[in-house]
Order: sequence, then structure tokens, then C-alpha cells
Amino acid sequence: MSIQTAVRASPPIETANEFAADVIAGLSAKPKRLPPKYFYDLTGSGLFDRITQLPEYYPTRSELGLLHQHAPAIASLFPPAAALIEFGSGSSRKARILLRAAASVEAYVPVDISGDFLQQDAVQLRRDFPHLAILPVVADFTTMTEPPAEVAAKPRAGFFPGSTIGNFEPHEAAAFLRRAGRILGAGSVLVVGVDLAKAPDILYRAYNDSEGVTAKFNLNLLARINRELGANFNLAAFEHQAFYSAERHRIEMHLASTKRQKVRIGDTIIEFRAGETIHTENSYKHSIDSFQALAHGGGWSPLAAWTDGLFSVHALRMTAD
Ligand code: AVJ
Repeated sequence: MSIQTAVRASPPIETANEFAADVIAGLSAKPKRLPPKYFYDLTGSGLFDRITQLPEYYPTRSELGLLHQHAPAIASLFPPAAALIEFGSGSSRKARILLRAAASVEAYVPVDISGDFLQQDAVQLRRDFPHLAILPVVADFTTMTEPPAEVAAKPRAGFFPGSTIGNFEPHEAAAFLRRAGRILGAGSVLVVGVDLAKAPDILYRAYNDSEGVTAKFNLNLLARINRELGANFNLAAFEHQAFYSAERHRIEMHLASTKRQKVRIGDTIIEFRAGETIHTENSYKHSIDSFQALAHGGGWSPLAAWTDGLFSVHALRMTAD
């Protein structure tokens, strides 16, 4: 087993400057918005972890159940002697379920923007899977364009769990799938976790939990801007909002200003009307068919889909390049 250090892939990962530029651009836009990828600093990742354990937040439990139940069937679709590439791997908890069932996989490539987590996790993965080459890549998976050189000669499978794909607009999701197809190559398989449209009250509760953890997670975005960009958001003057739009098939999260106010971010002053919101996240909800149609538009054919009625796990085969 070789000792690998994380490969820094180009284009480079987010920098403080890019964060500042995205924040100023988003808060200068009409309506105001912020990219959801910035939720996940250390505090935000901890809060998201608590969200996944809330009784109301079913997606993580559902997906873990589906992966446990169907791991052998999923793994049987991987090409022999493959490298498994995970986009936005976090703690690799879900990939471990597939790796345990996929005896022929030779390498695991967790791709994540957070290098610290990735390195810690790689050490543990090498202990738990001594026969696997563990090749972490520090990168923003949304801008990644190539597989790491170490796995360029191996057949590849991809893994994109968690319904992170729901953060994309449908046309962006198709574009991401198309790019994933170029990274994974002809004949590859991609496994994607996708949350399903369902009764609005179930969706509402999943994003308006009774303990207020989701509210904290949303408001942490402003706290992070204060911490990292020296801004002066008064967190008590903003409220968490989350609602399901049945027409748009998505949960929208916002932070609503409770009053007319001005906020300073560096040299920039941002003005808020009373009730004005910052749109912080969309979480699109699909049907099995609508997701398969979307995947088709991204160059992938459906191989199989597993569901518990709440969430779905899709296996796709690349058809175009
Ligand atoms: C990680 C994007 C799938 O949309 O459910 C959870 C993020 N936001 N609660 C989701 C989230 C509020 C989550 N994803």
C-alpha cells in the first residue's frame, strides 16, 4: 500500500477572495442570494451532521437504508477492477457501504473541497480497506474536469450521494452529469442519490425541524461571513425561512431581514428592506422518471433505481461523451 498525499487539482479550490467576491456579488443581486456550497465551514458541517440525525430529516436515513439493502446489486454494476470516484465525499460514510460490497474495486478517489477532513479520512480508510488505493483529491467537484492521473488507466465508477444534485437547477444538474461522464469515461457507471417529491408537509418539516437546527445551519452562513469577511450581520435580525414550492418541485431556503437595516461587509454596505430575503438554497425534488429524463439529457441511461418511497438511488450507464 502506498502512502498518498492529497492531490491539489486545478482549477484551485475556493479561496477567501472567491468567497468574498461571491458574497458581494450575491448580496448585490436582485433578489439577493448566496451559494449553498458556503454552508459547509467547520461549524456548518457540524450542524449539517446534526440535521442528518433529526427525526424530521429523512433523506440520510432513507439513503443509508437503501445503500445497505442494495449494495451488492449496486456493486455488481461496477466495471471490474474499477476506481470509485466520489464527488463531494465528506466523511465517506456512504461510500464505505459500497466499498464493503464491491470486492473488485481497486481504488477509491474521494473528492472534497475540505482538505483537512479528506486527509484524516484517508488515514482511516487505508486502515479499514488495506487492499484499496485511497487517492484523495482536494477539489471543488463542480469545477473538476479530469480524473486523477493514478486512475486514468482504470475503468471508473462514480458516486454522488446525498441528493446534493438537488442543489443544482435542473439544467445545471444535466451539465454536471455530462461533465461527470467525461471524467468517468465511456462505459462507466454513476450512482446518484436523489430526493423524491412527496407530501408537502413531510418536506416542510424536514427543513423546519422542531429543534431549530436547520435554522442555525442557515443562519451560520451570516455568522461565517462575519467571521471570515469581518462583516457585521446581526443574526438576531434575520430569520430562517424554508418552504416547498410544488410548482417548482423544490424546497427554497431564505434568510429574511426582520427590519430595514444596513450591513457592512468590508468596504461594501448592503441595504435590506423589512422582510427582504437572501435566497440561500434550492433543494429540488424529483420523481424517478423525471430524474431519469434529466440524466438522459446529461448523457446517461438508467440501469436501475431503488426507492423506499421517500428517497431514490439511481444507477446510470454512460451513453454519450
Ligand atoms: C445536502 C443539499 C442534500 O437539500 O436536503 C439540509 C442540505 N439544507 N437541510 C438538502 C440541507 C437544509 C441538503 N443537501
